[in-house]
Amino acid sequence: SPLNDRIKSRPNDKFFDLPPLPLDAEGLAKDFRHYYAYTFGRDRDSLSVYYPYKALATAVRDRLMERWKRTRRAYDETDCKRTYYLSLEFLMGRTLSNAMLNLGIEDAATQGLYDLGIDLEEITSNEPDAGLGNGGLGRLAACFLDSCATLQLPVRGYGLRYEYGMFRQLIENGEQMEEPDHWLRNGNPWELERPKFTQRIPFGGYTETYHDHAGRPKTRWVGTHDVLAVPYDIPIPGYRNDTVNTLRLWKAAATDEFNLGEFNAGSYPESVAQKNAAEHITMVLYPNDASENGKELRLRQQFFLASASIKDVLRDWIRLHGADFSRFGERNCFQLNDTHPAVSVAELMRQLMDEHGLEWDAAWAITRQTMAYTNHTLLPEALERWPVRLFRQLLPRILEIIFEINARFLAEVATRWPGDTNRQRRMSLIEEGDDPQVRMAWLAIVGSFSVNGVAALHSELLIDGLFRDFHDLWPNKFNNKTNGVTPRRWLAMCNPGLRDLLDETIGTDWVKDLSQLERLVPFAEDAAFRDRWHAIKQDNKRRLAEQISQICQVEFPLDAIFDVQVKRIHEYKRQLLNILHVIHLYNRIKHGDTANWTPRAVLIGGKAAPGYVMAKQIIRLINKVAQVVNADPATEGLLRVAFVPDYRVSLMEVIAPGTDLSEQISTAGKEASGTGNMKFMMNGAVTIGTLDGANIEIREQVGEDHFFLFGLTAAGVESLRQHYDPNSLIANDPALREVMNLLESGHFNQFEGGIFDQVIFSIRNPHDPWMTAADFRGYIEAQERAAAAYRDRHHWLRMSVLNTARSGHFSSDRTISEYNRDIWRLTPTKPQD
Ligand code: B1N
Repeated sequence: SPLNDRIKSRPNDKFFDLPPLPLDAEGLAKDFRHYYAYTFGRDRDSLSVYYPYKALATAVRDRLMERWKRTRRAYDETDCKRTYYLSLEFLMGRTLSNAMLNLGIEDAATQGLYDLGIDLEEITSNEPDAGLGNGGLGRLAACFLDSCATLQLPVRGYGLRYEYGMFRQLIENGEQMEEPDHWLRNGNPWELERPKFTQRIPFGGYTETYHDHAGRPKTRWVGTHDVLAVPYDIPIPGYRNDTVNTLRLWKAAATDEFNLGEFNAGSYPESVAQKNAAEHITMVLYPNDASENGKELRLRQQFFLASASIKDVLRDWIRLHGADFSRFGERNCFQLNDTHPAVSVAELMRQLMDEHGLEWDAAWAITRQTMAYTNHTLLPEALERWPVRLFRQLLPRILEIIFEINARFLAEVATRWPGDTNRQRRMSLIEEGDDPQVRMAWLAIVGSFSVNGVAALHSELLIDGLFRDFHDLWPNKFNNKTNGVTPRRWLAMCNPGLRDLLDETIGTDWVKDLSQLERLVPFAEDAAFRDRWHAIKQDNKRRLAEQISQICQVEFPLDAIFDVQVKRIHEYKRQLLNILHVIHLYNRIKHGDTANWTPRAVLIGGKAAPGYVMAKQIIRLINKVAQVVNADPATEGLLRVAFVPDYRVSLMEVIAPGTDLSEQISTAGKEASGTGNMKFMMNGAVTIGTLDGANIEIREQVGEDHFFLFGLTAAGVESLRQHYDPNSLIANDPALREVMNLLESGHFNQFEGGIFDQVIFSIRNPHDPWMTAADFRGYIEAQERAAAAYRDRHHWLRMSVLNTARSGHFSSDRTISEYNRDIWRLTPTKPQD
């Protein structure tokens, strides 16, 4: 438009050159009042607590805006290599406190609002969590974005803007109820709609061949039902470095086209209403953690994300380089967060060939140079496979490309292992059978230059097991990147008491270089320091106990060991083993076996996938045991149990600092990494855990004397399978026998006979994949060691200090540095002045 041209042709003049916004208390308070009064039109009689939040968020957002623009410009002008983190989940939690921390304005904001008679904490706690993820995988993506911005790496996140995030969990009569989470209801001050970058995504239709102007045969995908992808950008600030990266989330919208037939037949409203179906694609997050559900809508979501994001990247490439893709491969990288976006492999091929005219070989070279895949689980129920027939109907052109990739790949396998048809069948991207399936992990491996697991054990198990054939073929593709968590949110922000002590003791550099925490080690021997450490932990326990009292009406005594397991409810994570231990303690109390007792407060929290019956029964059992235990006067001062409903990111920010003992008790070989384990460790909790996932590396870092280890090894689990006999374990262990007696007698389900039969059966089942009974004895003995250690306060405090001191390795900055060194090879790029 003429206005556009006029604006563009004008050199930096009054229109663009804005003075930087003030970061002090006065400046923030001024803007806060401005937005409150003029943008949101509020007055003294507006009681809603939401508007102060929105006013402050808007003032903070302004300060991100200018840095955001400068970051974007730096990336464009240096023409640096970029990475795109493709993920169906970004579990961001709250944004305001984190943005203030990273901008370095929390003190100014506290003061500015205090001057207006407002408590900052009251405002920040009114922000709803952005729950666009299930658990560890989604939260990892959020921690990674924080680290990429802090390391000033040109990385953009791509995801979906779900209208409804993770459901809210209510507990009624001990049972989980789900309630939809319409998190956008009051608007989202952190997103910027960018309608200009809307993309058109095809579904359905059919393919046809034609000849291009040079007479070459080409394919096109026609007769499609298109859906618009509208991007919403969210700023991702680095820690005090002026970098602001982008998370781009796509919302599905209907095209403006009508079904003219219906329109003319007088069904105008029906014709418009039909368009609504398009918007279903980004309506809701699938609430399954570590399991797939195979619904068509989920495949639509996956392709929608892949196609829109790749179009966006190619559009950007053309804007900066024209339609010459010869250097695209060396300048771009797509990191696939599990197989959920793996259809990207075929979609990049399609766009390069069908939309930009490349030949197969050139397109394949680019694909294999740019795609990298992270695997997050070995659980067979989570391995994605999509029926070929679904692909044929929904994404016919993509299916053709997958078949062609497979044909060429199998020829390579046949060359390497002539006549080994078994191997070809195992490695085929298509699993044959009555209803042939596309194996998404195989597609991701074949289409990528890098495949990584998320902890040392997990990566080893992948190459020895699931990915063995591929490792034989391409050993150099496989690597490990042990997960990490961001020390900004998970230490500096959530634990201000400890943050101040660290700043005073070792300086402030640890926030950007967590290995500096090592310098705390000598202070573990300093009794006065330990006393300060203790005072901070007790403060954090008080804060947590207040929350639990409010939410659960259960009182946690501050002298108790706070024993916490919060994570998704899954059989492999063995919340059941935890509750068996609680029953065992209860049983001891009832028998008067309480000499040298350590008071214990057990906290369990987490959501079950709505369709996961066993997980829901485990929640019910935990709640029923809590009811009985807490109501029994004999347990007063000795044992408390609470199930905290609606476990989420913002709750963990209160839980992790107030925890003494971190429960990481999965069946060995089943938890790929775990990341909650790292958050607890950073905040000075000691771990009780199995040799699983990142627990192994945690124990290596902190030393075996400062970790309560128990249980079978991953190899032990597999070799026990043949002769596992839980019933004789129960018969021969009096403690376990008595626990089972209490359970089986209906002690925790009076008047509700049989409700726990399935759970009980699973413990007695010789085919129990999670081998709960096998680890019971080791577990209660490790718990006794932990309880004894806790009674020696200074011994415990020494362990606690050492856990924080040795947690530097689990910063996501370390993880991201490794991704960058081994996979992305990006140049850190500072924003321009
Ligand atoms: O990813 C985390 C790990 O720390 C955890 O150990 C691992 O269980 C978790 C399908 C998943 N693996 N797979 C999923 C999530 C959603 C879904 O629809 C699978 N989540 C994990 C980070 O590496």
